[in-house]
Amino acid sequence: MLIRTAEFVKSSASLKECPPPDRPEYAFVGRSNVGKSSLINMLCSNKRLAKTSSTPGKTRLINHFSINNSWYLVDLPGYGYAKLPKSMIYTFDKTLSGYLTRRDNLFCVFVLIDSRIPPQSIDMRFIHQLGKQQIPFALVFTKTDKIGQQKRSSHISEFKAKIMEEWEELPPCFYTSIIDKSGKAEILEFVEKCNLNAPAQVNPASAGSTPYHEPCDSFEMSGKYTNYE
Ligand SMILES: Nc1nc2c(ncn2[C@@H]2O[C@H](COP(=O)(O)OP(=O)(O)OP(=O)(O)O)[C@@H](O)[C@H]2O)c(=O)[nH]1
Ligand SMILES: [Mg+2]
Repeated sequence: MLIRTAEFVKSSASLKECPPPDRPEYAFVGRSNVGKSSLINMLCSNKRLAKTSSTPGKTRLINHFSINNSWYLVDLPGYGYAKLPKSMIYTFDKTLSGYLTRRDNLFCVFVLIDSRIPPQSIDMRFIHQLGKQQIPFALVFTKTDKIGQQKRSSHISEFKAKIMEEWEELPPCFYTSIIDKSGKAEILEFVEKCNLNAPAQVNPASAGSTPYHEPCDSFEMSGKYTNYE
């Protein structure tokens, strides 16, 4: 898919401030500093679209970007950075949970995972929460340029093995680098396919029509949950 236009729409502090849910939407989430904003910029070929920083905690609000005037990309605040007791930081914080569980037009949540490190329990717990809430998601292993191939493969295999302890099948997986632009074509192709599943009544001209939450066929989740917590 070709991205012809990418425009910042607004920053929202909560679900009710978000733009009308009148078109397919894709959100990027993951631990602080994992590369959410950078990935959005890479997909849109615009380094200044979403604000990035080497200091964790840069993105604090729900940021909507309108792509080709027909779907939304959303940059979400990172999890796991809040200075909260350990027992509290793994669950969705209020902004994230309100958005993720009740945004009717959310087609897919891309969960970003840092490919440089072994599986982190905070990511596993986050994914577990998504499963419990039946929120469709895909995995994106980021910063693949920053680590040797062998270590990267082993981190990714370990991660997938952990997922398979809880799920019957793997979600769609992508591997990205903002340096060599890898993963860009694959993610955009995936979005394009998902957009084709958008119900006919969902288009910008019919704002306010019946809400929908229609996941893409390819990530129909048949998750089986164990008592992870
Ligand atoms: N080498 C390399 N650096 C990356 C990549 N993706 C992100 N970075 C760097 O990682 C840092 C954090 O990137 P951000 O995109 O701001 O991360 P974020 O997940 O949006 O962070 P918060 O908004 O703080 O949650 C920046 O210094 C980026 O340049 C990548 O694929 N390769
Ligand atoms: Mg960010």
